[in-house]
Amino acid sequence: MTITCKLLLENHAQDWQEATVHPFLEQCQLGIIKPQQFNTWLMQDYLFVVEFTRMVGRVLASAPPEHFDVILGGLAALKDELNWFQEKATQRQLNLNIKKQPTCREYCEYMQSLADKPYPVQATAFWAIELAYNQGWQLPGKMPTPYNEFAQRWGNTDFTKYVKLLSQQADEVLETAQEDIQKQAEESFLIVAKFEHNFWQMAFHTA
Ligand code: HMH
Repeated sequence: MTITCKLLLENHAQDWQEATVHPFLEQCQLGIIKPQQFNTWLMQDYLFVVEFTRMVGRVLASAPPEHFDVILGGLAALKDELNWFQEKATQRQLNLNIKKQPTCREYCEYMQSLADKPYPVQATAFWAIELAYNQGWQLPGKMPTPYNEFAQRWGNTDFTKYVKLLSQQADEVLETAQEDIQKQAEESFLIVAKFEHNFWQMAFHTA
């Protein structure tokens, strides 16, 4: 039997729920998140996205040429996203020249370690990382200013379509992957789910 993105979500519904439903997001939606907590998330996520961009560059390097369009589209969006993070930080008078918290550092190290994994594993992790933000920012429903801008960035319908394309690319290569590689893809999905949960939690560990 072949694992698919859909089956991963069905078989690990609890882990995925914990990755995508969190008090941080609920408090953004209610407009009661403390600015300092929001800023902690924002700064750590900028540092994450820098490393994530490098990871996607390595995914491209492992991918078959038929997958380049979608991945290059993702990289173009990430370039825009990094500039946008810098604008948000400037508006909020935040210094992005800070240290990573342990969860952010460990997540970034994990993304680096994916370089040594077969492409189906990388494609699965890539999809899961993007889906976590797509669903996480979408599920709470309409957010008040200033959080609606953040919810829109990852919750918008074009981003949902992009994540769907990532799942199709992952499914396509999982279908012909050996069983131990499918197993590694499943492990990577669960590791991403755990890191995503811990990442939201970091907002509440203010320095
Ligand atoms: C922690 N996961 C984290 N940050 C992000 N920006 C994304 C996923 C999606 O891009």
